[in-house]
Amino acid sequence: MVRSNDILSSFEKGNFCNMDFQLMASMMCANYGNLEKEVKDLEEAGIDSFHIDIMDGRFVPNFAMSLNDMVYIAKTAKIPLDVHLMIEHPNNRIGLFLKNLRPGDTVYIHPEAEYHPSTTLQSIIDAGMTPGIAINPGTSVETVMEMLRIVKKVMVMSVNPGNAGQMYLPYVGKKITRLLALKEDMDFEIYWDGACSADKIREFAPKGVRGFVLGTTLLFGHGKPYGELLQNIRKLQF
Ligand code: S6P
Ligand code: MG
Repeated sequence: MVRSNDILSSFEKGNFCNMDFQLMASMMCANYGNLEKEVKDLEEAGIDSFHIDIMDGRFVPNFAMSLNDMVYIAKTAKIPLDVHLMIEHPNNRIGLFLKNLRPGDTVYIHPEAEYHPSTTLQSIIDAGMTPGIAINPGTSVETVMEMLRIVKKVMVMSVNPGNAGQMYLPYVGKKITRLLALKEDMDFEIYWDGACSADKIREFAPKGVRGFVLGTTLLFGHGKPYGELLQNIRKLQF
């Protein structure tokens, strides 16, 4: 388990700067005893979007969130949703998700999970949402190259998908470097999902990674107000 306490140490030297990156709350880590309060508290704390991990128990070995959880958060939230579909053959069910989302929301599919992922991505575009792909640690840039021309967002999984609280897989760093070299020409932004620590934000935000999904490593289960935790991240020293 990665549990980073390195935020505070980053404040020791001063010289903070405001770098422009987005922070997303991984809602599978939220307190379901009071989901409405979680949504409101995170919005007040300044989170940029809600990251919704939909799992089917087949593409990944877990059931985290489902359609009804997404619908509830979509109705309650004022800020955009960032829906991460970890389901087999998303093309069969994509309409169920799209009809409950709004323009400005993002839907990520896993290309590994669909025979014709570009068809599913076109459905997302036609519905007025932002199309994205999430790529597993073991998936190469080469196998998703043509989709990089279609999508606006590429979310790099730095852990195997399915669970929060996992170890960062260091070999993923090289893939991010390759994607950073392609993003301007192919017109997409890069996002980070999994074991996101302050060290990773400090290293990769200046290189051009546009946003980071925050789970147990930096946001949930720390016993501190979300506002304080997010402020600490936004003031990181680069
Ligand atoms: C994993 C999922 C992620 C995690 C999040 C957890 O399958 O897609 O969105 O919920 O990354 O973060 P952490 O800090 O607990 O690893
Ligand atoms: Mg996710």
